[in-house]
Amino acid sequence: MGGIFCKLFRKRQLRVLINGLDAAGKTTLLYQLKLGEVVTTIPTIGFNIETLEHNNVELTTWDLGGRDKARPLYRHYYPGTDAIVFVVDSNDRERIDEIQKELHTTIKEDELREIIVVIAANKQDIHGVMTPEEVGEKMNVEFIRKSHRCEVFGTSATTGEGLYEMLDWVVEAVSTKQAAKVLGGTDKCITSEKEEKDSKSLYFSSTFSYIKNVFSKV
Ligand SMILES: Nc1nc2c(ncn2[C@@H]2O[C@H](COP(=O)(O)OP(=O)(O)OP(=O)(O)O)[C@@H](O)[C@H]2O)c(=O)[nH]1
Ligand SMILES: [Mg+2]
Repeated sequence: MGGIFCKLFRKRQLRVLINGLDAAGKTTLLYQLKLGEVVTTIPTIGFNIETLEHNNVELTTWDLGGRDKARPLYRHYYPGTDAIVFVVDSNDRERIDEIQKELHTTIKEDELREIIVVIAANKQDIHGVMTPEEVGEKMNVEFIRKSHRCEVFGTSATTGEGLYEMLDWVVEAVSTKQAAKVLGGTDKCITSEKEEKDSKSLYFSSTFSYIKNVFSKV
């Protein structure tokens, strides 16, 4: 009993990759979430790692440089990833096929076959850009959904539009998946009694929707 309780109520830590082509808005999006403001960016070489707290869940986010020559090495960071946020510049019609290929290739990676996929149709604050529905279509979301849980969100990393809605969904989707694993007995959890008690109280604030998800799956 203690075992399953601790697994369901412990403080969760999610690992999220923010990926996409160069200049899509990945770094801007990360710091808008982290600081609530627009930072001046330069093209990212390597990656930025930040920890975000959202709905009592700690998210470790990796913002991967889109033009970095070391991109092929990123796969070393894939193991243990819960979700990938693929940021698309909705104003970049010319490269939409390239973006689509990049996303489909990425999620075929062995270590990413179980991850939650989020597409951020970014730069929605610019007039006349592709709508989130259009971006979803171009990215062939229906096909992705055959193998992954996937959702598209219209976002603006500069105004903040859509970002928290997207984060809510990521946390819920990963929580549901983790809960299913716990109930299926494939998740391991070793905690002390005190840690268990702390994590229970920490989670009571956000637990209702979590429980709802758990039981809607069984
Ligand atoms: N209008 C608008 N501009 C944005 C938005 N998001 C990012 N930008 C701008 O797009 C440019 C590139 O943003 P970055 O966040 O540096 O892009 P990136 O995806 O991190 O790029 P790399 O590090 O090269 O992979 C910057 O000038 C941002 O201000 C958005 O939602 N709306
Ligand atoms: Mg960047």
